[in-house]
Amino acid sequence: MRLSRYFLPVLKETPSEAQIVSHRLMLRAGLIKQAAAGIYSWLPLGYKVLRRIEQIVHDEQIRAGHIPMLMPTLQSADLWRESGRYDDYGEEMLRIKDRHGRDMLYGPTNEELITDIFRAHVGSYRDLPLTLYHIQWKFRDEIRPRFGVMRGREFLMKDGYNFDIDRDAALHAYNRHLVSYLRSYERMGLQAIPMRADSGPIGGDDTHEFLVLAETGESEVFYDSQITDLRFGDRDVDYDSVSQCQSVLEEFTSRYARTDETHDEAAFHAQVPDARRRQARGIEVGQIFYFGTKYSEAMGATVVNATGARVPVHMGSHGIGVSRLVGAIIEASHDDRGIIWPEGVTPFHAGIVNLKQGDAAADAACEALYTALSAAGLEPLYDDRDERAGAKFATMDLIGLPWRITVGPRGLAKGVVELTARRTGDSEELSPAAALDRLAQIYSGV
Ligand code: 5CA
Repeated sequence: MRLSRYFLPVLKETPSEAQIVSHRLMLRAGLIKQAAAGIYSWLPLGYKVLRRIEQIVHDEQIRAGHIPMLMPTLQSADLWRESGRYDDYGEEMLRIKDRHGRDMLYGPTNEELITDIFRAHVGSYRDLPLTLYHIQWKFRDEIRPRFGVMRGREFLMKDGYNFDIDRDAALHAYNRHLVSYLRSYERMGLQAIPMRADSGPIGGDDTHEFLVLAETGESEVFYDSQITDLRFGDRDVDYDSVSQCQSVLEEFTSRYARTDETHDEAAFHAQVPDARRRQARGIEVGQIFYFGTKYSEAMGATVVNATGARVPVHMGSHGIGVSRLVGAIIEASHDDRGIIWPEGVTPFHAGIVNLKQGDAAADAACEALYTALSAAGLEPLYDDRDERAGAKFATMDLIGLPWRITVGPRGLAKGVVELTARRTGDSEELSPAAALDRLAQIYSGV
């Protein structure tokens, strides 16, 4: 993409309505624009990041054997009356009447709708296990939407639902989700720690939230500092293996890590030595639940088991806050000049800054790099505007592309361009071909 033809409405002023750094940077870097309280338009650059996050989520869900689909945003109230949640959900549910006076709602989550699909089409244990998921907009009429996309009213969520014959099989699905989530967050450049949590309106006994540690997080968390040393890495887990998934769960959840809802001060002191006890704040970027037969019993979602008896299926649901993640990643990765995107989610792989637009050699070298990067499967953002170098650098720093190639007549006379890492600021002079090789190598590992 050439910046002169793109739509990147960066703001010079720091918006006064934004209280936390990710919200400020998302507005300043032209990622989002507020449409109404807690509701945002995703401008082109923000939309690209959102799509990158979605793609990682899809890849990792499919790798785990889960099946993508798409359910609507609007739902009929009747299904929610069956589960009993139409009255229970309260003010957070946006209730709508259609022209015929029928009660509808903008879905805050999809347990009822998916259970209805399941009961219409699945009747035998032979069709299990089954995990279906979608990535769809949700609406929760939060009393105090704030912090931009972090606590929105309309937000994008991946929600997945497992259907299993019994508790053990459903717990394997729970563990499988935990593994796939660890892998997903790491690909986004994040450390998200599973913590024992409370299940709230979703229900059930077993639940973990995934938290990214950040001072601006809304959750208070208590944990054993050893947990921050754990990395999932590139290990190869067989998602069908009960023991492999179980052992990852044990590794990542055996140390004390809880949100304030389940925190137990006495247990914290008994289990964790003084030097390792931490109290901090975190951003909840996902949650997994096992709730057994809560919805299947209420809604008659049964299957015939191996002995011929009809039994309610065991279920769980599993959510990732896709739009919230954009804010969470920025909270975890920025400096005073702007965003620093991890390679896994960056909207463009590299920026090209032409120091002397209109100089024949500089223009030609930038064009050649642009073509070569694109041919290598990388997406460059070429700042081809007739602007001062300082302004171009400031824009690149603000929007946070992890790599910048700077091209100018002086370097070209020596046959080099400059490759700069956004995170460290370290620069290296390289031939254009070597810079291209370096970037191809960096991104091949992402
Ligand atoms: N049905 C279950 C799992 S599919 C469910 O709704 N879980 S949840 O309530 O925990 O939401 C899943 C994730 O969505 C949360 O972990 C959080 O990251 C994100 N989320 C929840 N509320 C909001 C909100 N108001 N704004 C942005 N993201 C949100």
